[in-house]
Amino acid sequence: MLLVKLGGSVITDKARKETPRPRAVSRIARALSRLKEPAVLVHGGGSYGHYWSVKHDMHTEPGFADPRGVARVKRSMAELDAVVLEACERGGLAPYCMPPSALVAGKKLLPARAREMARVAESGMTPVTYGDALWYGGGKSYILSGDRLMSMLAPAVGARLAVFATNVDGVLDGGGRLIGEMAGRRAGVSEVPGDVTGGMARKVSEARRIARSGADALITNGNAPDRMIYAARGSRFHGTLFRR
Ligand code: IP8
Repeated sequence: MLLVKLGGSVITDKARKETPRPRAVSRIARALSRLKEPAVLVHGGGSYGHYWSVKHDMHTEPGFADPRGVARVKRSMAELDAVVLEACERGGLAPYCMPPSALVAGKKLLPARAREMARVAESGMTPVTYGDALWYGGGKSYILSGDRLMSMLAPAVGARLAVFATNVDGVLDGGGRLIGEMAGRRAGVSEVPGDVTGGMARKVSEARRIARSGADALITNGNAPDRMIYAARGSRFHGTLFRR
């Protein structure tokens, strides 16, 4: 089982509000359809969900957000998801939309739904879920990132390899060189290089969480989908690998 995160910087133009890159999604879908291994897809928010969550001051910590802001984030993500689903079909997959609100209650993954997700993937369809604004309880809501969903789903769907498709080759060191492998299972947070910031720092910590839970994780360039094929076949890992 493969678990693949389509990063917001790959599937949208982050500099332009609500601008999708459907061809980039289709190229990844085509690569995955060649692999013939069950896969679950997660996608990020890019210039859809992030644009609106910044505008409405919503964060990953649960809080009392403006209900209209929650609604706007959710609608933008549903719109982006529709673009992703269509692009997946064009790339030869049969995507099966599973919105995160049907998979997560509060901050907990619902195990029965995750098992169902795995069965759907094994049947030849490709479950697709995404980062979103979610109801937390007691009137609070929060932003669940697709990266966090990756580490929640990896053990639950029985993933052997989790791939984070980003718009860079992987984690870079201070001199801009690609770090081919980072400590996975036994790593401490202090081992994250100092130049890793923002989105990449979160990917590193979720990739490590995935390695600790028993799957390999790879941060790679989603604009070169062949790298995903080589990684899935175990022939070459071009990116930053976190071994289980
Ligand atoms: O792009 C966040 O998902 P991410 C989605 O994976 C929203 O961090 C709604 C901002």
